Amino acid sequence: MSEPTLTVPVALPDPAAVKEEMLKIYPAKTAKKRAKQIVLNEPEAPPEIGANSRTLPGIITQRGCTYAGCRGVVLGPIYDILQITHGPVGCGFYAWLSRRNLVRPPAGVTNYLQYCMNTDMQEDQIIFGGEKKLKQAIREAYDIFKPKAIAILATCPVGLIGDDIHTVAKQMKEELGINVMAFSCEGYKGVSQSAGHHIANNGVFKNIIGLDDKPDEAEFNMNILGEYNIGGDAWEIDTLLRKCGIHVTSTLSGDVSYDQVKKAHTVMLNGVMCHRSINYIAEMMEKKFGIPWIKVNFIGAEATAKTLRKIAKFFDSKKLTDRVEEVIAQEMIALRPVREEIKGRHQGKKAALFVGGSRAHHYQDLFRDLGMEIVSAGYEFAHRDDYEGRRVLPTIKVDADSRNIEEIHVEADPLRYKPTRTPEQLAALQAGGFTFKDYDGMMTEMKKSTLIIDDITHHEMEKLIEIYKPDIIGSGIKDKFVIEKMGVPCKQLHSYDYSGPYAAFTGAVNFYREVDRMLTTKVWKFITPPWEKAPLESVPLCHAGKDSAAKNEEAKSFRKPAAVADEV
Ligand code: CFM
Repeated sequence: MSEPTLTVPVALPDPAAVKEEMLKIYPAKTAKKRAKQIVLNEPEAPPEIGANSRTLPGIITQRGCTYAGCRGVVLGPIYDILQITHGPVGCGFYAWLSRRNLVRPPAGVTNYLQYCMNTDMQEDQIIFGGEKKLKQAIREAYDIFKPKAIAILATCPVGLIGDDIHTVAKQMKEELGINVMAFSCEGYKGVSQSAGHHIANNGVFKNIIGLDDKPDEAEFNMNILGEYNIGGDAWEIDTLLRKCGIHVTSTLSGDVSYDQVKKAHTVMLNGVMCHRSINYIAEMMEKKFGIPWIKVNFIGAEATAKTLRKIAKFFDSKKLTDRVEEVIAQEMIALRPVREEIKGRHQGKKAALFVGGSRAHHYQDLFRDLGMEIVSAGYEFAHRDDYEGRRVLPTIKVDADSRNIEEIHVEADPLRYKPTRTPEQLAALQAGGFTFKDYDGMMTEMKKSTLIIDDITHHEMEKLIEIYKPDIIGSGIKDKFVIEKMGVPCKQLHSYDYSGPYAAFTGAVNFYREVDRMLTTKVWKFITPPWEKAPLESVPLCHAGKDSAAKNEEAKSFRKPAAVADEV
């Protein structure tokens, strides 16, 4: 097997040289933009990263669209809101059950996630308008299902032709006497799905939260925001909190009903799991209802224990604090031997993570639990605050793309603004080092000079694998097979493929075992990574003017290099 020919030494790659190697293939303009999105970490004072900007056409990245962020991520998992995609059937189908946000509705409640409702927009509607068809669809859906609430989700053509879905929603609300809401989440509205999160946050806050003032009866009552029950994660968190004596009123949005969301404002505390997708609701609930929020993380054993202690500290009850310590101790008895055994096999191995807007950070804790090192990480669509911490919020430039998304003006509710802690209690907590709204971002917890790569391209991923040779990569379905064809196991960290849950202590054990299986299987040895194969002959750029026999000959010549053919 031949050694890879690299300009950067493999053993101890210099991150600055790796960055240069990644950029050198690009045209000058592309390289200039990508250079801002690839930075060398400084944990003490994270450098500015060019996040939440448009992906350049022609490079392949993992992002989704604004409609996906609204329909698929934040609103989608509320299982008894009947959701109608207004637009082409492809968009509707794309957002239907492709994300494993599991639900277990009580008997007798319809779970609309099983259905794919769509107006099937055709040329006729593009030319003459689709509002009539949308109204028909709403009436038809209502007649069949009699839902409590209906949401209309806009796709790109809806915005382009100017269908007024908000007026349609208003008229249908009057006609049917149920809550009908419209979301202008056209796919092109923002640079990624992140814009769709914001639009969904606004809609859920304006149209649902606050409709029911009756709180659940519980001594310690909170919401988990930004937890979507992928592979059953929210169930693990809920079970763990219940063991401690903490009641979750509403998980936004994982295995949650419309009625649970209506009373989300009646809790004492909001715990924010995924800061990227839901910080807007946390902020708006604080302003309007006086509910404080803290950042929580139930991914990783150490992170989970830290989060439980933080929640207990907030509620300031000896009984709860003791119970939390008891639960942590119990859970660790079961977890520790598994972790230690697996850690013994994989300590010091290298992982890289490129996921969404929060998991590339959270899952670092699980790999660290196993003594593994994170050699590089990045988000697909997060903003600077998710990388550098919320302290940079005032310095983030609001560009034309962000201005597209409505910022709702929120004021304290004259009747319902009830801070759940007195100013004295808050001051005492803060004096003891307790911080609210305290997301420090990914970079502060990563080693100096680690490569942080925003919206990573396939080319950069290939270079990263060639040079760093990570033992495992956490990423998504769009690049999973590219990575695995290079002989590197890829843990799918969005839907987890078929596995999970990975949250809380029980989930952490599942994760350790899964990583152990992936790292110890011999299957990777049967794959020859591209850099160890004989170089392919250069692909002709243009077939123009050649007859088909010549084209076929040419195609054969670059498809089948002799050295590779022998190995197969
Ligand atoms: Fe939040 Fe998510 Fe994520 Fe996200 Fe997502 Fe997701 Fe994700 Mo896929 S809400 S930002 S838009 S934690 S679907 S459950 S895994 S990219 S890192």
